[in-house]
Amino acid sequence: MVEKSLVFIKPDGVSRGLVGRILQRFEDRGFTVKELKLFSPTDAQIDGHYHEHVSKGFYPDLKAYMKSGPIAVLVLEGPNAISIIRKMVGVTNAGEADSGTIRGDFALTTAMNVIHASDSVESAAKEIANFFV
Ligand code: FUP
Repeated sequence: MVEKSLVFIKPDGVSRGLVGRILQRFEDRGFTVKELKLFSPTDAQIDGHYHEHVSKGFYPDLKAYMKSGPIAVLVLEGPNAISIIRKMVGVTNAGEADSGTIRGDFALTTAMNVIHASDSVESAAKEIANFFV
């Protein structure tokens, strides 16, 4: 089934110059880039995106991280995009992510895990609407 996923490269990934290499992986795998923009998300967009986490203890640090510079936001499309992209991204704790995954190759911690990818078709639709109005 053809699916869309909302992916973003977090501010440290942009400032470290990783956008090209990360995007290359998705293009090499065969995904189509449907949307692409570099921008600084608003407080409302960050809170909306992380609505499940806003009351958690780590949220202030997560929000500060998300506001530390622009992010590169993508909509990628392809067969089984949600599960394939999540496998390419690796587990949330980058310290435990397998080598060969994006987090396993480019990040060290949960708090700065360099990339987001949607975890379901339903959340992708909401996340795309949040970032591409
Ligand atoms: P993921 O879907 O892999 O991005 O993971 P989650 O939705 O569980 O978490 C969203 C973001 O919150 C993660 F990218 C990193 C951050 N987070 C923390 O900083 N500390 C935690 O204990 C859990 C998540």
